[in-house]
Amino acid sequence: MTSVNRPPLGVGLIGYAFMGAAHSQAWRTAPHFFDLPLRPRLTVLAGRNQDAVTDAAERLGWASTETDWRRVIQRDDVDLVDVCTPGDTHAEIAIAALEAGKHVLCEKPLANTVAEAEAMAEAAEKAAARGVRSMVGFTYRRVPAIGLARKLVADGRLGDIRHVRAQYLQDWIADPAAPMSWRLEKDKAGSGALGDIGAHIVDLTQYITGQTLTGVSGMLETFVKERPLPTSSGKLGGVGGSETGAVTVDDAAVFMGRFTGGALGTFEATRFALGRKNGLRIEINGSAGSLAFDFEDMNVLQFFDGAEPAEIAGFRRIIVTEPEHPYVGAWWPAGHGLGYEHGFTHQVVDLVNAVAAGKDPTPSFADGLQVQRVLAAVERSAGAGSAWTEIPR
Ligand code: SOE
Repeated sequence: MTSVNRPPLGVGLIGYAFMGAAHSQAWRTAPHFFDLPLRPRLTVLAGRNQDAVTDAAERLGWASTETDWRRVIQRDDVDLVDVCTPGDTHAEIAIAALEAGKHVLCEKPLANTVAEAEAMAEAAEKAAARGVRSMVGFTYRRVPAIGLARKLVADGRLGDIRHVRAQYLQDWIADPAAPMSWRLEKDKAGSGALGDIGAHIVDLTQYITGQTLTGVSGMLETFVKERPLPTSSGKLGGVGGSETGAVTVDDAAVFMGRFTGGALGTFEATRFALGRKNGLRIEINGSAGSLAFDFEDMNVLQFFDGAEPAEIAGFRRIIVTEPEHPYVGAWWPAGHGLGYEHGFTHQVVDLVNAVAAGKDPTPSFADGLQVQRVLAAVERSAGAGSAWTEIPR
């Protein structure tokens, strides 16, 4: 295929902070490494402050800017809207974009409430009937080792799943002097560690096992209730001043749950695991084998094959960098390793391929809604003394 045969796909990105930068990198890089059927164009970047958005557009490679997201979805040169704003604006932007006939990629968690997520899933279903596609950005699904984990489960190498153990451990606000940010405000983020990083392990464990959670019992805690207001902000944290503001979300979430296939799950999401930077860990034990993953060693998947003779059985450390592994063949020679950003690139690849093929990509807004229902059930349970709480289907 020559480049003239690839129709353009005009992309409008809303938001240019940490996630906006990660998505920009993905839109820029995907067509250079993967043979995409459409040619993504970094058409327009939107943000409220003209100087800041102009500066970001230059740095991140966007051709033009808007200071009102509504202008982005009105533009004829935009085919797809990528929503990288805090959760409080996801529903309004995504629904308006879908109604305007634009495909949508929306950052996780899908929304701040189940009601918003329901409205988004409904809008996505209506749009899909008109050929307009939508996807929620649970990017860790696109880590090659996670793809391999899912394949091993689907191939029956783990047998019946008994235990699902998942942790998402960070420490970027373990210091009480770490300043406030939108991720610590309920109005903007919906919830704290629960929705920001707990949502990832809910999605990933359901994705790998092919099962969904049926009920949960949870605890939430806010260890530091007051923090300095920021005088400047960086990618995640920032610099605090002398004035303080109230933290209105959970710092940590711990919950257990049951899966449709009978497996027992334990989950922990915290930003107070001192020394753990992006410790997204999953261990699954089945009747025939086990697997373990830790994002801090993201090119590796550990697999224990229960069929091996006892004297040589043991966890095998699979370096997931062979061309046979998901996505890897498009990158570097075997063994040369991938990083955080590559999941975002793979997300773009899968989305563009689905749009070109006229297929609905996954995870869908309906999948995002289901995760939202799990998060809401954990909150309800925590508010009721950890009472067992069913997850509505
Ligand atoms: C902050 O906790 C954060 O940036 C999350 O918002 C992302 O989803 C995760 O990928 C890394 O950590």
